[in-house]
Amino acid sequence: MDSIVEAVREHAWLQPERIAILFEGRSITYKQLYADSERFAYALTHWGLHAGERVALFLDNCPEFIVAYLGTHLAGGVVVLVNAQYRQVELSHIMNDAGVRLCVTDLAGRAELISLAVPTLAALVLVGENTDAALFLAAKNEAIVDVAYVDFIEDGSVFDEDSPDTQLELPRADMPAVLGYTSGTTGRSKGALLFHRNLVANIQAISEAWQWRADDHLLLTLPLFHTHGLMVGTHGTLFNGAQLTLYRKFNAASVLARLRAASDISLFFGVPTMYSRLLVEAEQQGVPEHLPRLFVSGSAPLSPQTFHDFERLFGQTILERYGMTETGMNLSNPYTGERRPGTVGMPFPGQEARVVDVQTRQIAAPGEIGEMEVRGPHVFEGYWQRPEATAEAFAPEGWFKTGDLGWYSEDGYYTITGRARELIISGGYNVYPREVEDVLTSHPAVAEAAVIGLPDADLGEQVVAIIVVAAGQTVTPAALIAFCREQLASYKKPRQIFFVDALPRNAMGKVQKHVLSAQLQEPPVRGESRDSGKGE
Ligand code: MCA
Ligand code: AMP
Repeated sequence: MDSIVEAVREHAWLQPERIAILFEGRSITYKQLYADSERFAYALTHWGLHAGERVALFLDNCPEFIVAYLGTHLAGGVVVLVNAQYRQVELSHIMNDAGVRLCVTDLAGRAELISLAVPTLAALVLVGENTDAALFLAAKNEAIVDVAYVDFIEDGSVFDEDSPDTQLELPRADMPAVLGYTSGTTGRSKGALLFHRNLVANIQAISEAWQWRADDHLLLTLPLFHTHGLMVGTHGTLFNGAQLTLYRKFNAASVLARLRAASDISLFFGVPTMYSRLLVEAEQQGVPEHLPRLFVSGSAPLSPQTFHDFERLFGQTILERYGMTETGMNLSNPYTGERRPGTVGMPFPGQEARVVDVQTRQIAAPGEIGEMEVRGPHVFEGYWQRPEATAEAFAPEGWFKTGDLGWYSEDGYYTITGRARELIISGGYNVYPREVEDVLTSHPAVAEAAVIGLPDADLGEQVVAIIVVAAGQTVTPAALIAFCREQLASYKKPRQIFFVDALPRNAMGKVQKHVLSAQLQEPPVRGESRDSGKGE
């Protein structure tokens, strides 16, 4: 099997009437899923998409997302994943960096995109209600001039007229499949380029480790535009010919209600914030009688407290695993065997991990903290058009430097202890301080800004900004928060703003964020007041 879409085609042959996706009252069989994907691929090819060209998906969860994903692969295109909350700053960077030629989005996405200068972007495909629309097309090499409304599952008419005059070929394992944007260790966000073979190798390993079967049914409330929801949840389902109940978004009460309604859900994947919210909800509502056979947590550290509370209330241990956009899943607690709280287990089958000393790069002994490195067929090919960043990211012999710090025990369990790079993980979403600082310092009233993560009971970490106001200016926390919210995805906005006269700096002039972090976590000394605001 060379690609996920090939697996879907096989299931469409072998079990055409098997339901692949359930979404808001709609059910889509494997046969229909493949036929729709094929129709989308024909339309792309007919329109003029060439192999290797980039198609961005800028959409919230819906079945059309999956159809467009598979269809792009079938047309030989490369999918660019875009968080649906991204605003002008992030969108402009990703669309231009990836040289996106066509973007599948909705009306809200169109409103964000239409004013951006993206010379390569020639067409938008709109997923939405309005199907009496014009043609699926736009002028090439010009600003976006035309837009098609496509509801390709409910009404495939736009594509039907494009009769299959081109022969579609399944993607080969060595063709590029996905660009996932991530900041890696430093700098502006970079596109991690994954080939079909990386995706297949990883999902094979995951399926083996978690015993994913055709009769499994995943309740997926994670967004499809990130690795966790797409390359674990969706790939696993489609690869194994299993079933997916897809929610537009997570809500703890709805998840418990769904589990209570029927006993068919066998898998649930989430970020730690989802588990702590499920716990709060279940304390009030009670725990459903039938539970999935497997609960998996990842994308951020699951606290041992949440692990134990969940075990006490739900009677099940959450399986914690560790992954990255560049690699997919790397390490996992065992399906059978001890799931050890606070650890991320051991490498998936066919994959390797090690810890190296940060300075000497020598392999660390058990118990010694160093940088985690991973290797295997799942590891990405490199950063899109950034040979230097790619070279820096790899140690000799194909070891990928994750930028995460950790150690391993004598009996082979790995523990992540921190990050070598500056990264805040809030509710499972990554926030790079530099990006928020750049927006803050572009405000006329801000002279300097430092952004850090502080512990947060719900989100794990929350984004906080420390600001030096420009001479002669005044500004409120609310105004700065609103300013960030306008330009960036809303989850990146600072939740609190602190005003200071000067930022602490070391002899080299570098801002000492650990000092700020320590100061803000200390209880204020009596008589001292910190100038802060939540701005809400
Ligand atoms: C939403 N908001 C947040 C977050 N999510 N603020 C901080 N951190 C967040 N994570 C803000 C919104 O911007 C909005 O602000 C307000 O909260 C309400 O938005 P809503 O959408 O209703 O939020 P929610 O439903 O409470 O969302 C919380 C969530 C969500 C369900 C935990 O963040 C989520 O789905 N997280 C999962 C992310 C994920 O898939 N990560 C995997 C990445 P305002 O009102 O101002 O607009 S892949 C990865 O990390 C690696 C590879 C791996 O190992 O998996
Ligand atoms: P991304 O940049 O979206 O690829 O996020 C990957 C990062 O999420 C990793 O480098 C880790 O810092 C973090 N991460 C993922 N899973 C875990 C986990 N189980 N425990 C701690 N950190 C995690």
